[in-house]
Amino acid sequence: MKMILFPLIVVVIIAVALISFAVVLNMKKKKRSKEFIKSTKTIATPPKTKSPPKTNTTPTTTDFYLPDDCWERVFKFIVTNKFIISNEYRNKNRDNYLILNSLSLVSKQFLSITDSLRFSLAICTPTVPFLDQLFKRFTNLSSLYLSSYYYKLDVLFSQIACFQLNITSIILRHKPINPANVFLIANCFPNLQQLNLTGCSGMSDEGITHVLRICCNITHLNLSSCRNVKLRGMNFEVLKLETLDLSCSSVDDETLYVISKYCRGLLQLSLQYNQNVTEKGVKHLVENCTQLREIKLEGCYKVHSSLLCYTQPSLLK
Ligand SMILES: *[C@@H]1O[C@H](CO)[C@@H](O)[C@H](O)[C@H]1NC(C)=O
Ligand SMILES: *[C@@H]1O[C@H](CO)[C@@H](O)[C@H](O)[C@H]1NC(C)=O
Ligand SMILES: *[C@@H]1O[C@H](CO)[C@@H](O)[C@H](O)[C@H]1NC(C)=O
Ligand SMILES: *[C@@H]1O[C@H](CO)[C@@H](O)[C@H](O)[C@H]1NC(C)=O
Ligand SMILES: *[C@@H]1O[C@H](CO)[C@@H](O)[C@H](O)[C@H]1NC(C)=O
Ligand SMILES: *[C@@H]1O[C@H](CO)[C@@H](O)[C@H](O)[C@H]1NC(C)=O
Ligand SMILES: CC(=O)N[C@H]1CO[C@H](CO)[C@@H](O)[C@@H]1O
Repeated sequence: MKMILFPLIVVVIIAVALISFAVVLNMKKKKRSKEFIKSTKTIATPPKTKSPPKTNTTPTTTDFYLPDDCWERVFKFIVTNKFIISNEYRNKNRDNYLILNSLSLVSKQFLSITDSLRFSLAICTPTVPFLDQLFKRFTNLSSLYLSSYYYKLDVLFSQIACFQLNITSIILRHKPINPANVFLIANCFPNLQQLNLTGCSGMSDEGITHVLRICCNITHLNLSSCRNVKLRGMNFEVLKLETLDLSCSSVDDETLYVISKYCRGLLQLSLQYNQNVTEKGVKHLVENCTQLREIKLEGCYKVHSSLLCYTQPSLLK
C-alpha cells in the first residue's frame, strides 16, 4: 500500500508545483508583448494552440505544456534522487518503476518520456510474449535482470539480439546454464560491461574465456559460486576488468597467476572461501596487479592473516 501511495503523492506534489508555476508564468506572460508570446509559443507549444485571450485569467491546458526534455529532467530527478533508499536491486527498481508507471498514466506525452527512461528490465517467464512490444517501447534499455526467467535461455538471447538494443548489463543468477548459452551471451551482447553469473552451475572455463575475449569492455564480472571456474586457458589481456568476484568457486594459485598476468587493471577481487588459495598465490597477485585496492580473503584458510601486514596496507581481509 505504501509503495503505491508514495508515487501518487509525488505525482500530486509535482502537479501542484507545476500548476502554480504555470499560473505564475501565465501572469508574467500577459505583461509581455504579443510578439514575444508568439515566438516562444512556436517553440514550446504544439502548433494548434493560440495565445489565450488577454482578459482570461484562468490557466488553460496549453499553459501546462512543457517540452519533453524538461519533463525528462523532472522525472529523472524524481527517480534518481536518493530519497528512495533500497539496497536490493529489485526493490530499488520496483520503486522507480512504480513512480514511472504512475507518471506514465497522465498522458501519451508522459508515457513516451517514461518509456525512454526505462534503462533496465526484469524478464520473467510470463513477460516473454510481450517482449517485442516492450523492446519497441523501451528503446534505451541497457540492463537485463533474468534471474526469474525459467525457460530456454538460448531462445531468449536470440530474441533479444534481434532488437537494436545496447545491452551493457546482465544479471543471471542461479541458472543451470550450459556452455552454448555462455557462448551465445558473448555473441549476442558484445557491449557487455557488467555480467553477474552468481551460482550459475555449468559455467565452464571455455565459456567464460569466450565472454572475456568477445566482450572486451567488461568491467564487472561476478562468478561467485560458479563451481567449475578456474580461469585456466586465458591467454589474452583483459585490461578493462575492474571487479572480479570468484568467491566460493574452485580457484587456486594457478588461477591467481593467470589473473596476475592478464588482468592487470583489477581494482577489486573477491576470493572468499577458496580453500586452495595460498599465501604464495596472493603475494604474486598483489605484486603484479598494482591497481588492486581490495582483496577479500575471508574463509581462505591457507592464507595467513600476517600476509596483510606484508602487503599493501589498504588491502582488506
Ligand atoms: C534515449 O535514446 C534516444 C535515442 O533513441 C536518445 O535521443 C535519448 O537521449 C536517450 N535518453 C536517455 C535519457 O538516455
Ligand atoms: C552502449 O552503451 C555504453 C554505455 O552507455 C556506451 O559506452 C557504448 O558506447 C554504447 N555502444 C553503442 C554501440 O551504442
Ligand atoms: C568498447 O568500447 C570502445 C570505446 O568505449 C568502443 O569503441 C568499442 O566499440 C567497444 N567494444 C565493444 C565490443 O563493445
Ligand atoms: C551482480 O554482480 C555485479 C558485478 O559484480 C554487482 O555489481 C551487482 O551488484 C550484482 N547484482 C546482484 C543483483 O547481485
Ligand atoms: C556478486 O553477486 C553476489 C550475488 O548476486 C553479490 O552478493 C556480490 O556482492 C557480488 N559481488 C560483487 C563484487 O559485486
Ligand atoms: C583443492 O585441491 C585439492 C588437491 O589438488 C583437490 O583435490 C580439491 O578438489 C581442491 N578443492 C577445491 C575446492 O577445488
Ligand atoms: C610481469 C611481472 O611483473 N611479473 C612479476 C609478478 O610478480 C612476481 C613476484 O611475485 C615477479 O617475479 C614477476 O616478475
